[in-house]
Amino acid sequence: MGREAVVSVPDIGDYKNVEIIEVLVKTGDAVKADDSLIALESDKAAMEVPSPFGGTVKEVKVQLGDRVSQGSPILTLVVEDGDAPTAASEPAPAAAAPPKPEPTAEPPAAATAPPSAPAATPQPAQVATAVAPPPPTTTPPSEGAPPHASPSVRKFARELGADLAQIRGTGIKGRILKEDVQNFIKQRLQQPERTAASGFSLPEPVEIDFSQFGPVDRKPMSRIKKLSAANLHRAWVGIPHVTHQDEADITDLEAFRVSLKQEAERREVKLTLLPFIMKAVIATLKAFPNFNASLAANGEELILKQYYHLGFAVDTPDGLVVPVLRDADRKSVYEIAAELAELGVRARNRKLRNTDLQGGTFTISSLGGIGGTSFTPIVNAPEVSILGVCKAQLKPAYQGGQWVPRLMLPLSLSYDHRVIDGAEAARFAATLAQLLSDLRRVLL
Ligand code: CAO
Repeated sequence: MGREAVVSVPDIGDYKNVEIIEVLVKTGDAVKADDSLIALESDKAAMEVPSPFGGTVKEVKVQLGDRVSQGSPILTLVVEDGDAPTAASEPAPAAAAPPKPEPTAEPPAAATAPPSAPAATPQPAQVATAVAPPPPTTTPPSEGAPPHASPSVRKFARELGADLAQIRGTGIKGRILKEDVQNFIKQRLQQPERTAASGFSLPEPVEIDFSQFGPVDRKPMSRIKKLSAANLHRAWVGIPHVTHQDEADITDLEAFRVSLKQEAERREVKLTLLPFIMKAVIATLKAFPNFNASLAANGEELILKQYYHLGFAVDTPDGLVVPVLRDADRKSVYEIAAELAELGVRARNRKLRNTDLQGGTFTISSLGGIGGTSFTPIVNAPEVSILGVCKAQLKPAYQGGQWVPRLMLPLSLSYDHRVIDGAEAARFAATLAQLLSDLRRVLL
């Protein structure tokens, strides 16, 4: 029978409250001494914390985004008698080999696509506009989640301009090794003509010294923004986008929502428009299954999903994230409202779990609480469509021989034109508008 030992953050020098950027193990994993458990990143350095001894992970006590210092518990290991130097629940001493911080002028996830590697065959991103979490260990890099690699390999890749997201790791649990980066670069050098012929090459951005024109400040991009940037860019370049504009008369729906305010207060739920929009979207997706789908990697099949997990864009101080409300079709408007609020709060407090960001089938980006009349949301690949919503406005409508004020909701539906035709998108938007103008039709 094994004993339990708590593994804590060892001596990491002067670093305190360092952010966890990767949790590399999960409950049930067998780890060997010196296997990396978590990766940390401060403003100045990135480092991995190795396990001081081998065992089986019983409980992981940290999650992505947590901040830790020396002595913070990381996990509980069940170790074979004689293997661990500590007694049960007693904090483990510093790991035998304390992590060696490596200076990071730029955090690891920021490896940029090399100019010689244009998006000829863009990989689908699993959560295009969200903070893509570390992938499950079986997820190949082509699914868009950030790849596992040690800080030294990340640094090496950065120096060579190699995009880790495009490299398949051959190390343990798919980790990317230095050799993988070398092989990737070799391959790219051997294929310049094919790449140029099948794709397109963007001109390299020109580095401009703006201080020559006036005073400037430099502000680092947040990690969330950098991850979103890569995914948004990939989706923008790789997907032929079209945005269809429409509007829905939500006069009656808004009156209904307002009439429910007291009931909602009793249930301690803030009932905004979004849960109703979600209900109408699900009914529309059921009528137009191509919108609740992904294009297969071979480009020859559409994968139609039988579940309705709706992503919704949340504006946070650190940037845009897209949590996913799972099985929205099986939830009531009140349940959706409560879950939206809960996910929104966790998104803003950086407490989302990996699973909260994965598996979306269709995304809604609502700017309705802010304003605007229309915009062109970027499809959240590997989804094929996204609905943008702007602020509802009172507009005059000619009805029954007279002008009457109606509350009109602007809808901006972007779609992947490889998958969806313009007429289909127009029908989708018209159906959605019809359902929003008379939500009773959702029941039909
Ligand atoms: N028209 C008019 N009013 C609207 C509206 C619309 N389309 N949508 C929301 N409102 C109202 C709400 O009803 C609420 O009014 P009350 O306070 O009087 O009840 C107010 O605006 C604020 O709503 P909210 O934004 O707090 O809540 P929500 O459920 O509508 O949206 C969330 C939640 C998380 C989507 C939103 O807070 C958010 O972060 N939006 C930004 C998304 C974003 O950044 N998208 C861009 C992505 S591309 O870069």
